[in-house]
Amino acid sequence: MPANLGPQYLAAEARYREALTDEERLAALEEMMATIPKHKGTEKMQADIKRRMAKLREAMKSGPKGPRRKDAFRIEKEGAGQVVLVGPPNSGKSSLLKAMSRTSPEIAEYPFTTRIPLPGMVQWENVQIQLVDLPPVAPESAQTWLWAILRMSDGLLVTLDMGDDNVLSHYEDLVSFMEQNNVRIKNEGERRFTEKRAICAANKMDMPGAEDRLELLKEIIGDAMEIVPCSALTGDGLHDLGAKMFFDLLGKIRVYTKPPGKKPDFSQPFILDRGVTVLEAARDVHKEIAENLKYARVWGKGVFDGQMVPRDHVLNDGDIVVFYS
Ligand SMILES: Nc1nc2c(ncn2[C@@H]2O[C@H](COP(=O)(O)OP(=O)(O)OP(=O)(O)O)[C@@H](O)[C@H]2O)c(=O)[nH]1
Ligand SMILES: [Mg+2]
Repeated sequence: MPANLGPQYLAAEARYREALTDEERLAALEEMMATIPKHKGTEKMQADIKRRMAKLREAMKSGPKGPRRKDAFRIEKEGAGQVVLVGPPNSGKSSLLKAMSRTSPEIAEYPFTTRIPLPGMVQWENVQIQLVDLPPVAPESAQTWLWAILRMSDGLLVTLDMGDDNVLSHYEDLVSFMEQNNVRIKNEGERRFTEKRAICAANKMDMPGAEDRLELLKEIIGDAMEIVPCSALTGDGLHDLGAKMFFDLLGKIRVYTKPPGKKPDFSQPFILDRGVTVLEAARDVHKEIAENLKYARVWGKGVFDGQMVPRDHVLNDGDIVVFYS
């Protein structure tokens, strides 16, 4: 960071991050403003601090409102599944949420910008995936509620900065810090509550040297998780990232049903777990259908059009199913 921030400023910034009340936050911001070195390199930061101070003063005037603190950080799940953005500071988590949804999180060139969780909906083809922006997973910012959100989530989107020479050590720090806090990455086999599926968004691929770092990253962590090269800035790779979130991270497929002789409604997929059988799919569609199910006809992968299949036939993404009882 070119800003050359002094220890007093950094201490005030730490207090700001840990503040529990608006009063504490405002006091910390005032001290940050007083101790920040005043030169061209910090102009944006100064403007940002001033803006936050103004916003806080406004909020404090109108008194307490909105959800209580306890509930404020529980994110209600929506859509096909809940994916949380985890990563070191400044890797572009908020930028990815902004690029992939209609949400507008705060983005800045300095670390520890995001302080509270912010969910947004990603429209990927005909499905919606919830993506939750979080503060960086780092000792300076991680609080108890952060671990709770990670454990409650359906999967982790590990976001790394491919423009950063230290990307590998940041990844290792991230994983060991998570493990210290009892959150582990596990993509194969049975998972406990504290073990999470993860894929990696190799972000900032537009930066010089990113291709070389990607090769290295693939060698080191390519066996542990899927790596999706992308750029929140240019939009490259984001459609692929959506696909990998849906299929690999959430482990879902889309199945369509239709009345015999009619066309299916492709805007209304049934979202099911990968590996699901015709019978299990029927249970999801309608309990009564499942109870009386004899067989089904399937249009899709690995079958000829309208093939009759038994109840234990495993469905694929995009399959069209007609149930017969
Ligand atoms: N070149 C380039 N810059 C990016 C990209 N994504 C994000 N950035 C920049 O990286 C900086 C950090 O972005 P943020 O989205 O705030 O990062 P973050 O991970 O949310 O940061 P914290 O909330 O502080 O942990 C900003 O200056 C962004 O403009 C990208 O794909 N390419
Ligand atoms: Mg952020």
